[in-house]
Amino acid sequence: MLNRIVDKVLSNQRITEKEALILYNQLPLSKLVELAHYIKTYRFDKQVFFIQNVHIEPTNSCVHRCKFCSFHKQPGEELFWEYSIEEIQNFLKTIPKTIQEIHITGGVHPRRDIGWYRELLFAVKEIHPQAQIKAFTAIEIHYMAKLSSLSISDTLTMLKNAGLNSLAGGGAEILNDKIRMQLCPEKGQSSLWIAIHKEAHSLGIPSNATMLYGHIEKIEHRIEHMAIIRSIQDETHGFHAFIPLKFRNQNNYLSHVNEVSFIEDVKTFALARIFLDNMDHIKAYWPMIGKDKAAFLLHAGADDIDGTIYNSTRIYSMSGSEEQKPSITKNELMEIIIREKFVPVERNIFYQKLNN
Ligand code: V47
Repeated sequence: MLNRIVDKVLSNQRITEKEALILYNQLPLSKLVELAHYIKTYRFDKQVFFIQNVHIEPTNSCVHRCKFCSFHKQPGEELFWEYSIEEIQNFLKTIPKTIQEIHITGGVHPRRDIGWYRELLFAVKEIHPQAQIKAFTAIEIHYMAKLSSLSISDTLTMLKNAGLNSLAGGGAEILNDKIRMQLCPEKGQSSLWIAIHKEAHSLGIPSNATMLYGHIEKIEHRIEHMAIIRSIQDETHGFHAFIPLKFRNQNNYLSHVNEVSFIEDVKTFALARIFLDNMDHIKAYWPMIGKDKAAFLLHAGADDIDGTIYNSTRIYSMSGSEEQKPSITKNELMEIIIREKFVPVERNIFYQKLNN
């Protein structure tokens, strides 16, 4: 049975959810990793993608109370922030003009509507006209639309016209409603995240898909989540990358849940590469898992390590990541990739290679 599934993978045939579970549970770790690496190498040879990018997290005020979140704070609390557009512009002026991506996500602010976010997009573009903007999770889009009494389609179109190039992949968590009810009950059902990404794709706005794993879900839920992503991708071809995000357990309501082992991380990434046969890029997002582990995951199916960051995201440092001040130069990123015997390829938001 096991050999038959491995043969299927090697001959480019799609595996089922059941077969994925068998691979995860029964294939020796080294073989699982080898299989994922084989597929990654077949697609990209030794190339590993990276980008010069910066995050903007406009606020950590949030209308939701997700159990895994260490980021959200209330006005008056220590570590609360709510940046103005001017403050964001001043910060962006300190960032080199070589950046290609501005990644904007934050808490779901109770009062900031589409007008504020459009102004933000224009302001960001004014400082970095060379960069593309990957912004907002489906959850932020949903609330923005509601607050502004607009349809999702009109909201996305207005944001696109203001400079939005791609949607961020967050908010997906685990696309299973029973798990969502326990994990993030106010965030809406899976169908909401799915509908917003499909709508974005139909409007010519690509996106990413994340998966928050290693909390209360089982491996079956991870596979179910990936099956949903795979079927959306079959329909729209709108996803650029899949990003497994390991749950970090500090300073949140799930701090009693132990983080999963690195072996489990490796198996999860490898399975993602094997199962998601229609997804080009699997990203090992280093601010969440740490540079060294991200480097190892390049041998287990990942082909992208994200970017320079400039110490501009706090989601993971606040939840206990080893990267407390996530920042890395382009040269250091390239050195990591070369040390692992891969070839660094600088990309833009659309995974076009940059010549330099
Ligand atoms: O949806 C929150 C995750 C996501 C924790 O599109 C946590 O390239 C682990 O959208 N432990 C938001 N994860 C971040 C996001 C993102 C990140 C990286 C790349 C991209 C991309 C998008 O952060 C949330 C949630 O799944 N998150 N808290 C935590 N304690």
